[in-house]
Amino acid sequence: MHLVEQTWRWYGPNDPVSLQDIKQAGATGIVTALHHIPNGEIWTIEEIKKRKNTIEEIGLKWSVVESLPVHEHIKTQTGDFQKYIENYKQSIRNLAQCGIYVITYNFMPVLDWSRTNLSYEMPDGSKALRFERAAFMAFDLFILKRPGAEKEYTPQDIEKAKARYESMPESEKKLITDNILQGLPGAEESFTVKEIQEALDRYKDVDADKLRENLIYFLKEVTPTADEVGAKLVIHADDPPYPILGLPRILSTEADFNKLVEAVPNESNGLCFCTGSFGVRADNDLPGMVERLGDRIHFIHLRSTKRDEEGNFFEANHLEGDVDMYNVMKQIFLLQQRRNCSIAMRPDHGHQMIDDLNKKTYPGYSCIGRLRGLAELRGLEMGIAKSIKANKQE
Ligand code: DNO
Repeated sequence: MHLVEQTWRWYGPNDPVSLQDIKQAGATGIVTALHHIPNGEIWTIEEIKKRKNTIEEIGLKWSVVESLPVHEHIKTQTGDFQKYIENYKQSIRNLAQCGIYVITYNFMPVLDWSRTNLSYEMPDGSKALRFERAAFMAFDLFILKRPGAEKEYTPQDIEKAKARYESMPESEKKLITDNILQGLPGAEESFTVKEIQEALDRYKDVDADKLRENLIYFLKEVTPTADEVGAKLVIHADDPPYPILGLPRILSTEADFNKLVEAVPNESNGLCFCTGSFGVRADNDLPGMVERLGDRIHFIHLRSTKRDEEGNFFEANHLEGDVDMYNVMKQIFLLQQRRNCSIAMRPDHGHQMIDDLNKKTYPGYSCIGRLRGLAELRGLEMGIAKSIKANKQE
């Protein structure tokens, strides 16, 4: 019987959650990246080995890379993009040579994941991450003052954003700006208001079709290398899964991923299945996606979100919210038996709670909230595994 490989994201030696903590949480695999290497540069064997040894010394395994970042020039196909693609291939080769075969990336322009509120208080006193649409629109229209933004919103939305902006004390304006521009953990870039406008301008001529074309070009270049060395490249969904700040987003639905596979059928063209990101859209059938896309899924992020009719969402406890975690997990269990292997899964994000409330933690990546998530998820999986086995024996 194959159960998920329980993994945990670790940001490296400066992460306030230590490898020892992770061991006590019961995870066996580490998900990490060489965040100190600038985007676009080669990850050398020496640097990879150094990190790998640190992890192995404590009895854990470096299971997944998250992320090997894709340079902005590759996304826009400008400047030295071909050189960055060659560097990417070399990093894939180097990782495989060190025995690391699952490599996560995303193709979100400019910004990685985005939230407006990093300490949204839940009824039990724990704190969650939240995306508030009116606050985001207020940032876009009245703080950033992005040219042309008003054409992308309805008059009602603009009204709402204006009211929200006018109700904000200066401190909240600053906080929301920082939350959006300063980069959440794992995002490799951060911006000032002026810099973000310059970064957005670089996408003036890149619409969704062009961005997809550039992604397909990138994949046609790098997947043969990954195939050759037995690595899997897994793309992470857009978070949130729709365009923001006028930027195209092209990995928000099942159909989006299918387009990639049609264009680039290479075995290494894979998916990091993130229930939290895909789950923000009610039209994404998560258990069905596991069933249908299963052969391409090599890494799983499990978390849940709760949406409302205004387009806001917050991160719910792992077994609550809109994600049908029972049926997702059941499909994951069946997939692993069908493929005859375990798939790496990490509890994605978690509430800031208990002792962590008094500590400085990485938003979404505090210890205790994820510990709770992992505990719940492994219990759910065990229950499903045993009941399926028992049914078979009857
Ligand atoms: C957020 C993460 C993302 C993810 C990247 C993958 O918590 O899921 O930052 O790591 O988008 O490249």
